[in-house]
Amino acid sequence: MSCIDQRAWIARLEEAGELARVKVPVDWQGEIGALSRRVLNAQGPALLFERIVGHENSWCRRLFTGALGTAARMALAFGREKSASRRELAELFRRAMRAGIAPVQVAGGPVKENIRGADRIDLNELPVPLWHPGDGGRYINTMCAVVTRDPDSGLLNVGAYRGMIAGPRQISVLLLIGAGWGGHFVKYAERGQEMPVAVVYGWDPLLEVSAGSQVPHDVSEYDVVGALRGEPAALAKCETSDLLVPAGAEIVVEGFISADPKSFAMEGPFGEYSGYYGEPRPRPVIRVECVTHRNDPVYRGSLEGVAPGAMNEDAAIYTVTTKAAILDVLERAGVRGVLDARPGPVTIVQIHQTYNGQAKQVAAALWASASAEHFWKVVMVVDDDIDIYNDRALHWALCYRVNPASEDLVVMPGTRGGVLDQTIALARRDDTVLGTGSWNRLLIDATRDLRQAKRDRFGRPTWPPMSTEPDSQAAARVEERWQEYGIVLPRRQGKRA
Ligand SMILES: Cc1cc2nc3c(=O)[nH]c(=O)nc-3n(C[C@H](O)[C@H](O)[C@H](O)COP(=O)(O)O)c2cc1C
Ligand SMILES: [Mn+2]
Repeated sequence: MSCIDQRAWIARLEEAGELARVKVPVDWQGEIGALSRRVLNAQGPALLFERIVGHENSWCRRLFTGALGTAARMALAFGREKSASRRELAELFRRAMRAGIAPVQVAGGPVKENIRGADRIDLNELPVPLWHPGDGGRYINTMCAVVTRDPDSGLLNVGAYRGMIAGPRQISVLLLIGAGWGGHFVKYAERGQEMPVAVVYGWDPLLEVSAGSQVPHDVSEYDVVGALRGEPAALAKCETSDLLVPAGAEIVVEGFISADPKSFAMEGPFGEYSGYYGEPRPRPVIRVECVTHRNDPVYRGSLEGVAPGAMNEDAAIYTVTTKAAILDVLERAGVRGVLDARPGPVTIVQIHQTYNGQAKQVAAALWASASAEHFWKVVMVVDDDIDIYNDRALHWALCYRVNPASEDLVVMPGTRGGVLDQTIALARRDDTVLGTGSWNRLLIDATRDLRQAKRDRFGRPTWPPMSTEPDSQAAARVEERWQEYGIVLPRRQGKRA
């Protein structure tokens, strides 16, 4: 697989007919957000905004967004054909999480073409949109890669975490202690030190994919990117810390985060993945000390708030990487018979049942995982005869394989979970008190109940027959005589697995 930076990625998209250059002046206050939403909802092209009002003469004039918003472009990011299946990409991601390729350090690179000290930094010079009308400010950190180092192990974590411009050199951030960088933050705070942090905007899209996805905490996302690229990531040292960032990145913001509440600033509201706004709270702040960037850099951002039933970049990423994470978590936990998984607002897991309680084991393993914080609130487990990418089949299973007044519906109350779920009272998801949010999770066990199955003479379960399965003789006869009947069937649309 070829290694690319954001410029090569933009060229690749353009060549594939997947990019629109917006050359007319557009307004960062609302217009870019509204336009992005329309294009994402229609599964349209990636967007490169070339003229943003008020930024024509700034050191960063352009914004790139929507690049990962469709299944076809996710496949391109993985260096595959547009038609590559989610299953194939998920398998690549899973292997990369298990067998990473460590990055290499290089002496410099394009990202060092310009080095701005604190006295020459005003984050408002970046063409950051007001993405949603009710946002508390310009959200500079959306589709970015936030780098921190574990002070004990030295491991570099790279995560996608939201952040808002709170001042010329201030980014207030939703820093949760359950996240990769949150664990680091607690360790620095215990030592009475500020945490060094670097935020990367624009490089290989696989870094954005890995940063936003559920990579185990003891694995560096840089290693995952290396394995996906088939070549180590080339990283350069930061100017103000020993953090490492891609030498070919467009823009890197370097700074420090203090644990002193006096340094906190308001963060939010922000239009979130649920479609609702996340609430404003005083949050930790990245105090920016240095910015390095390529000549004429292209800033990268993304529309987070997604309408019910619509796709955005996060959702498209998760169709692949959360599928990988679910299969990985269940395998590590030793759950047997797991065949497939479909992420989404409802997480679907398909199993081949051989023992009682298998669906319960699936939910318990997912909810126990460190990766569960923002994910897997509603889990539905189905048998191997249900096509998990067919919504009618899922609805059928929900109706005909679930007895709502039985153990088929299981609520696990008061679990660790994200802070942005509007169905939970605000006080019950105050991470500043609870360390996390408080989630009530639901398992819908839509598998057949093994305890009611009859057994054959080898002890294997047999299920009530389904009238929809023709007997084999009749099926064979229809197959044999098919041409004779003279019936033409419409060709089935291919579905992505
Ligand atoms: C664009 C984007 C923004 C995100 N913002 C946040 C955030 O503000 N806080 C957070 O804890 N997770 C956020 N997430 C989710 C994390 O990126 C995700 O949970 C990831 O697995 C974190 O990696 P980590 O385990 O290294 O922390 C965001 C994801 C994406 C794609
Ligand atoms: Mn991580």
